[in-house]
Amino acid sequence: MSAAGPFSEALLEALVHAVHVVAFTGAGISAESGVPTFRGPEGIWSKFKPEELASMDAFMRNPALVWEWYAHRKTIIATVQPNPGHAALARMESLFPRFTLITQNIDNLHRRAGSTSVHELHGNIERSYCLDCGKTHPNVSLSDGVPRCSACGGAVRPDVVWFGEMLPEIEWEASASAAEDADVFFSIGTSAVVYPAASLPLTAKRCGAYLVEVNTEPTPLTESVDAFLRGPSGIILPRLCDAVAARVASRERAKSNI
Ligand code: BJW
Ligand code: ZN
Repeated sequence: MSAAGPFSEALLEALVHAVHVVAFTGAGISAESGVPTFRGPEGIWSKFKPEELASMDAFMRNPALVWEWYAHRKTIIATVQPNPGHAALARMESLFPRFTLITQNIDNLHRRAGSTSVHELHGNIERSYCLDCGKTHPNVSLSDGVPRCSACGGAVRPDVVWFGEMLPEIEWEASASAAEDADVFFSIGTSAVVYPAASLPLTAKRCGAYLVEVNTEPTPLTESVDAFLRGPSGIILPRLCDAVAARVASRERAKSNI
């Protein structure tokens, strides 16, 4: 282990000099809370292909099955708590001059951990809307198969982004700008295979950011990163925050002694 502990000098120096730090998260950040990931042996989709559930075609074919899947996930999310990885990202808001959090997750756990600004690229499981009139439905009753719109009787769907659908424009534009502007960009707990979200770390790198990946396994992104921190985000991120805070404090002490 070096003087910087488990983290390289290059990473810690990049972080203490960074003006804008950006974190981009996927299902892995919530895995330690007990929310299943999508891919891999333990993923939700080891039993279902993504297109069988997360697409408009799937919803039109069998809306009750798709709602059953979302109802199941809503129940899990309602019973779990944010983990130390979410808490570390909330802490990063005060650790760096500028911090942007971008998530592919729909589970609200970043907000529940105290993050005040979150760009949600794939929607939010708490919201739904009517396919016929567009009315938003914050709370849907899932007791009888497919929820119906109280205004027009149309079928209501979750306000999430399915395959073949555009990402919300404002969230996407803000995320792409943050990636272009980042001094350090973290890709955390994502398999980095779903586009266009997966292009953000590569955009950041192309625009000069120091690119860091936190994941229990290598991904297609790993060969492009400056630092690959292998392990659970709930362990790595709090340690990294402590290491950055300690380094900032020691630099300030050194300055005040001059
Ligand atoms: C840990 C850990 C721990 C575990 N600590 N790590 C360009 C190229 C190729 C294809 C396309 C392209 N552009 C568009 C496409 C098509 C498609 C796509 O990307 N397909 C690829 C899969 C091939 N993209 C789209 O369709 C997107 N729309 C679009 O492009 O619009 C333009 C368009 C319009 C019309 C026609 C064509 C294009 C929309 C994508 C929407 C994705 N939606 C979902 C569902 C959201 C709602 C819901 O949650 O139900 O989003 S799919 C699912 O995947 C979900 C996730 O947000 C997303 C990413 O998954 P994520 O988060 O990476 O999870 P996992 O499970 O894959 O990975 C978990 C990781 O954590 C693993 O690496 C573990 O190792 C790690 N881990 N424990 C740290 N403790
Ligand atoms: Zn309606």
